[in-house]
Amino acid sequence: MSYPFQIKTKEQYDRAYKKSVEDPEGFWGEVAGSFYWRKRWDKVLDWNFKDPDIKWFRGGKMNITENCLDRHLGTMGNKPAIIWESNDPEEHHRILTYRDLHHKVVQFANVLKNNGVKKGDRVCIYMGMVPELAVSVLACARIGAVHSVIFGGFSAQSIADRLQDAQAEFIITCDGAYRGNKEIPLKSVIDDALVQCRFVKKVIVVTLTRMPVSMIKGRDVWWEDEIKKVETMGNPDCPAEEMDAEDPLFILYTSGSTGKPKGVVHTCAGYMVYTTYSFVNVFQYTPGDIHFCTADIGWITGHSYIAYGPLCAGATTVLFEGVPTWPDAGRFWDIVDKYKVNVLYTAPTAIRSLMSYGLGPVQSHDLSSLKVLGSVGEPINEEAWHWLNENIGKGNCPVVDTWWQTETGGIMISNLAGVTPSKPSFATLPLPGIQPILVDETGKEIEGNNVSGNLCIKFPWPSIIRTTYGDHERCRTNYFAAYPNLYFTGDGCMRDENGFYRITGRVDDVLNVSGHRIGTAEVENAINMHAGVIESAVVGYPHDIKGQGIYAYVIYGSTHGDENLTRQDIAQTVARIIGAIAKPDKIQFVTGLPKTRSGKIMRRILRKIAEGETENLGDTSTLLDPGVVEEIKNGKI
Ligand code: 6R9
Repeated sequence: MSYPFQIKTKEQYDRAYKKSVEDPEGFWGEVAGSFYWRKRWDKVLDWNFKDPDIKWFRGGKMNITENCLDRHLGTMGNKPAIIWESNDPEEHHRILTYRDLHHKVVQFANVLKNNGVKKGDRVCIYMGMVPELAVSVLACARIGAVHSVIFGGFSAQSIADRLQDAQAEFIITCDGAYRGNKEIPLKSVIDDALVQCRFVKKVIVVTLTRMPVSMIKGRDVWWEDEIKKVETMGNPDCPAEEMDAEDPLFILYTSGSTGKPKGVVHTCAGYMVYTTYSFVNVFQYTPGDIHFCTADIGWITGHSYIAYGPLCAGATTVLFEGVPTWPDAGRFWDIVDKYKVNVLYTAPTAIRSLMSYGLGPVQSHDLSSLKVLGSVGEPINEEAWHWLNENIGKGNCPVVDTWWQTETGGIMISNLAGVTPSKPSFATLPLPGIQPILVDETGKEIEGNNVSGNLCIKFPWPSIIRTTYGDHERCRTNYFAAYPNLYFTGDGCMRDENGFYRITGRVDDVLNVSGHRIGTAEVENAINMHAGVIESAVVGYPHDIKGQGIYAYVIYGSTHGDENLTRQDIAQTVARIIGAIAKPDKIQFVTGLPKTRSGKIMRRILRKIAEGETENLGDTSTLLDPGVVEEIKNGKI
C-alpha cells in the first residue's frame, strides 16, 4: 500500500501546511480521494463555530470498515492486522491477518444483528484488551451502530451514568479480564450497573477468565453461543451498512470541568480521513512496520492509533492485554524484542514508572527494531524525554511528542518523525490542516513568538468533535463559547522563538493523572457522597510518576474513629462512584475552605498549599475568612 499524502521532507511539510491553510477544501479533498467511497462527497466542508455546525465531505457515502478491512483483502489478506499479546507472556499469542479480522468482524456483525442491534443504536463495550474488543468495535461500525467503549477501570456507577446518557440498550463485555496478577470481574460490574438500567436489552459476554458470572435469562448471552448460531445460518457475509459521511461513528466519554462526563461524538468520514492521515505522517509509517501503541482502546488514543488509523492504513498493530510492570518491568521491551516492533507509542507516566526500575530490564532485550518513539497524554518532562531517546531509542529514533485530545480525534501538534525537527518537551509544530492560535483571557490573539496563552484552534479539521451526545448546547458552551469563532482546548501553551509549541497543561479544572483526564468537580461530587463529608475541594499537585496527583481537602462532620481509616473509606467511596483511577492520593481534613465573599472556593490558594508552596500565597484579602488559610497551611495529612 502506498500513501500519496505521506510527507517525506521538511519542504513537503511546509508546502502541505501552506496549501492546507490557503485551500483547505482542495487539500482535504485530495487526501480523502485515496480512501474507498461508495459515493464521493458533494462538498468538502461546511462550517461555523458559532452553533457549532461542522460538516466534512457532505453527501459522501462510505463505511469505515470497508476502508479498514475489505479494501486490503485483495493485496494483503494474509498480512497480520492485529498481533495480540496476552497478559501472561507464557500464553500463546494470537495473530489475526486482515482476512481473519474481516471474517471475525463480519461474523460478529451478524451476531449483533441477530440480537436486534440496528443502525444508529448505541452499543456499550466494557472489555479488557482482547482481540474481541477490536472485533466488537469494528462490528458496530460495520452495521452502523454507534459504539461507546468504557475503559475497564470505571465503576458500575460510572457505567450506569454513561449507559443512561447514551441510552445504550446493548452491552458487550467479558466474564472477567486479566491485568497483571489481577482478575477483574467485568460482568459482575456490569450487573451492578444494570440494577439502575432496566432499558438494557442484551448483554453479550465473551468467555475469557471463566470466573463465575450470573447470566440472566433473555438478557445475557454468551458470545461463543451466538457465533455458533450465525455459523449455522448459511450466508457468512455481512455487507457494510452505507453510512453518510456525517453519521456518528462513536461516542467516547471524557471529563470536563463540570461534574458529569461528556459524550464526545465523532462521525464516520472525517474521523477516518484524519486518523489515517495523522497516523501515516506523524509515525512515518512504512508498509511492513509493526506499530505498538500501549494505550487502552477505552481511551481515544486506542481508538485512533491502535484500531482505526493503523487498520485504515493497512498496518500491523499490536494489542497488549497486560501492564508494563508484570511479570516484570521489562514487559514492553520484551514485546518490542519478540515482535520486532518498529514504532512504540506510549505515555510519559509509563516511561517515568519504568525509569524507576533502572536500566536492567531494558538491557536484557534487543530493541534494535525500533525506528520511532511516541509520547501522548500529558506534557513529557525533559528527563523522561531524554531517557526514552537515549536508553530506548539509542539516539537513533526520532521521538514524537503528540499533543491532542478526545475531542480532536487525532494528533494535532507534533513533529513528524525524522521529517520535522524535534525539541524535548515541545510538541513543536501543527500538522497540516491545524491552525493553532494563542489568546489571552479576553480572547485577544497573542501574536509573535516567545509568548504564552490559552491554546485555541481557529479552523476546523476533519476529526473535530461534532457534538456532545444528547446535549449540543453543552458542546457549544464547553468548546466554542469561551472565545467567539475559536475552538478552545482547555490547555495553556507557550510558543518559543522558533514558533514551536509547548503545551503546559490544563487551565481549567481538569486534572491529568497518569495521562487520564479527571475533573476536579467529579471527584468532589464523589467525595461528598461519603457519609460524614460536608464539603470538599480537589486540586492537582505534581507527582513524580503520575504527572499529577489528586489532593483533596475535606470538611468532615463527625470525627468518627480513626482518621486514616476514614481516609481509606473516602477513597473507597470515590472508587465506587468513579473508579480506582480517581482515588485521591492525599486527603487533608480541614474545618473550612478558603472562599471569596461570593462563596467561590479559591483553588489557587489550595493548589499552592498542595504543591508545598505555603510562603507566597498571593492576595488573600478577598477571602471571607483569611484565618482558614493559616489552619490549612499548618494542617497535616
Ligand atoms: C490524546 C489524549 C487530553 C489532554 C490535553 C492535554 C493533555 C495530551 C499531550 C498533552 C502535553 C502532550 N495532553 N497529549 N499535554 N503534551 N503531548 O490524551 O486525550 O485523554 O482527551 O486528554 O491531555 O492537557 O488537553 P485526552
